[in-house]
Amino acid sequence: MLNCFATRLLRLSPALLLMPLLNGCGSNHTEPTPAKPLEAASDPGLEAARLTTPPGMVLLPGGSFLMGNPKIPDARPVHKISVSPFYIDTTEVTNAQWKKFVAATQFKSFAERIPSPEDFPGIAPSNVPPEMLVAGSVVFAPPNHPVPLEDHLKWWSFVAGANWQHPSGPDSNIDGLDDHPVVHLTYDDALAYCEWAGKRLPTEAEWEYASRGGLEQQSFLWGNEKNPKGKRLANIWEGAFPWRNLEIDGYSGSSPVATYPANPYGLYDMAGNVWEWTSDWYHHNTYSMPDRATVNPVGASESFDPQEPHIPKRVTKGGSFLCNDDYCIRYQAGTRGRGDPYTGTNHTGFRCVKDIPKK
Ligand SMILES: [Ca+2]
Ligand SMILES: [Ca+2]
Repeated sequence: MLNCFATRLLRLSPALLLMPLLNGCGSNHTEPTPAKPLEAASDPGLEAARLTTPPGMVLLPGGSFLMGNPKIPDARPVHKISVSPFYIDTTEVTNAQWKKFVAATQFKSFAERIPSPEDFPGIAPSNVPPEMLVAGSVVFAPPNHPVPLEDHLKWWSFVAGANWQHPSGPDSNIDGLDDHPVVHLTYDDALAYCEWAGKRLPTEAEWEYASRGGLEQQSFLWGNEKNPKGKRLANIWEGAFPWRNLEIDGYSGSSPVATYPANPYGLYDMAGNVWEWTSDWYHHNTYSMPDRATVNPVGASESFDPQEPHIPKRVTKGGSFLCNDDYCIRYQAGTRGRGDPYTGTNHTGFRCVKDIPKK
């Protein structure tokens, strides 16, 4: 069942808010604690789980960490959270992996389906404009000159025919991009893949715990220096957003997964490349809610984004190849994004997690 309420709004006015304006860079925090990836477990059950880790995943041992970012209004206060052990994909799901899923299931992603007038709750079917009844997705289409950063419609467009196989529109393709992250998928699309694979989407807490790799409250996932020894450690945007990308990190768009170094837990692209869906509803006050769980939190019971209160959203994490210090610093550690679950874009993907089988 298509829930096109948000898509309806998008098609009328692409209200994305996937790149919120946030200025300011990281400052120093506490010294990192040594990372402790699970190389062996004293617990016999956990050790058995480690020895049967599914291909392409790692077993994270679980534990406590400081979640959040004191500089980001919706990511504070920083608070202690504990998560249980779980498996997580080492990379974003790739085009090659998605192709296998489609071959096995003939799954049609949201962007590949033509909506019907009945798919637009709140509008009488006879009043749905024909231009809304097209399959497509939202594509980054930058201008070639500076534009005010307040108006994201200057660089986002709904493109008929854009989908995971045609990331920039019907004339584009993914030839040679098998190892790039699959994009243009909605939350439900991502969920369908994970369930087919016997997995699930991560909670926001699991994702952040995994992203930090055992480092405590660092500005970046790799430490407090953005480019240590001049090295680029994530695929983000470098240059004047959104019109001039200097590609110092080698890519203006997505990069093959695992192009940049893994974090201490062996996970790639937890900062940048593409945003990643999590299972939590987005609420701007999640972290300060009195009933916020401190063990395995699953997020707010309902969504609220004060900038678009009429659109329920899911939390996204990690930022993308469009993040930069002038406009969106949400590739940095402990930050949060949010997305309309029924809107795919060419800079949002996902990875899955898996529970440890119970004995
Ligand atoms: Ca880049
Ligand atoms: Ca990513």
